[in-house]
Amino acid sequence: MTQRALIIDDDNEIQTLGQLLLGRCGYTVTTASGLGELARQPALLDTDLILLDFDLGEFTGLHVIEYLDDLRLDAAILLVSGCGETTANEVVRFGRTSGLRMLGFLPKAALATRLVPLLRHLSWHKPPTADDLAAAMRQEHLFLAYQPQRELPSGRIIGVEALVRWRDPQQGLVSPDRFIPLAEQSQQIVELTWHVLERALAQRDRWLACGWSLEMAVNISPLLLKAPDAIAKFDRLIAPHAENLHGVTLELTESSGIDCFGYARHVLAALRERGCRLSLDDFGTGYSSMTQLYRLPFDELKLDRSFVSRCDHDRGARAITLATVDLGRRLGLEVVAEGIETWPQHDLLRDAGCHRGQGYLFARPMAAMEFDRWYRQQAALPLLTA
Ligand code: G
Ligand code: G
Ligand code: MN
Repeated sequence: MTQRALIIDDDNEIQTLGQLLLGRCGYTVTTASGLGELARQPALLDTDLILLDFDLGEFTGLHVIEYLDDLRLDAAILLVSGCGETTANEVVRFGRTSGLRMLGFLPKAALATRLVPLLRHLSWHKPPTADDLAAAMRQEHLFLAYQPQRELPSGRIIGVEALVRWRDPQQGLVSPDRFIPLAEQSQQIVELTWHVLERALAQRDRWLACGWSLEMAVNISPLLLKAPDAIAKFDRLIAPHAENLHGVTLELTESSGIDCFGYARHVLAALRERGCRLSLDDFGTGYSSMTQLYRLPFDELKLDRSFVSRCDHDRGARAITLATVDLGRRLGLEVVAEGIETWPQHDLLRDAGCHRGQGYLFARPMAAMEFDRWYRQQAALPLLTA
């Protein structure tokens, strides 16, 4: 499949040069001169790669990044600008914190010499296909990373979230942002979820056998609820672990909407009857989260990191964070904050009554062996405090 690229720049010379260079690498190229054009024609953003300028007349690259973040865009973004390195690094960091796939920064003056070699070296150059993903599952190229969850009032580590990773022998790590949407489009998400759940439950048993009583959260896509044999398959999978299901949380991600609440409620209630907790993930973004919260049987609400990561310096994010913690408590749900990166964020959430937190402040997601080392160290250390 041909790759598509979009150049966002109001400088005609850069547009022309970029088109030439990208064309040489096999891209189909479109151009836009700034935020207004993107807002009027969002279809332009249906692309694999974006070259983004910082100075865009009335608007800047930061405005564009905010827009791309709101759209949860999956394209790779390369900042190509004449702005200084400090500004460029800020823009790249801002994009990454928001969860965008920022490739980095290329000064405009270096475009002619460095763009083509850069593109040739980047591993994302060939996007994975459904066949690649099927082979990766078969060949055990997927593995799980575990991100600790901390009980905020006590500071204890009480569990982990399992996050799938794909290490390809040729391409290196393939980001979940690239293959989860692929899996959802190709319906492979159902098989992938069973694959992950089976391995996460086995890992939890290994920890329990060491005397580590850690809760385990696993992500499930709403598409799984529609699989024809979902409950029977779930029963087969949990049979070896049936005694230990308390402390297993299924996080329903909002990547796609739920169209039949009656049926979804039936399946979720069956999973819950088996002893699992249910969590509504990425709360506050995506599809009709209030309706989902109201109509489906959740135990936990997981506040999206786009609010958490700004709640210490942005009034709006703070208001939404505090109101969501309050909402969760009023509904009798546990509230988890994801994406805690600073102590002020931690303190605000803890003082608001948020039950648990997860984020780079405590630890990044880690493969099992690394997690084991980290957890042993934690147990040997006095509790981290603010
Ligand atoms: O670390 P992080 O980049 O892992 O994850 C990116 C996104 O991919 C997250 O929003 C997360 O919900 C999703 N994700 C990670 N692992 C899984 C999984 O096992 N199943 C599903 N459905 N989504 C996952
Ligand atoms: O499924 P969910 O959206 O909850 O997945 C959590 C996602 O958030 C994963 O992609 C994980 O790597 C990411 N993540 C976890 N903690 C942090 C954090 O502190 N900052 C940022 N930017 N991302 C985080
Ligand atoms: Mn999650």
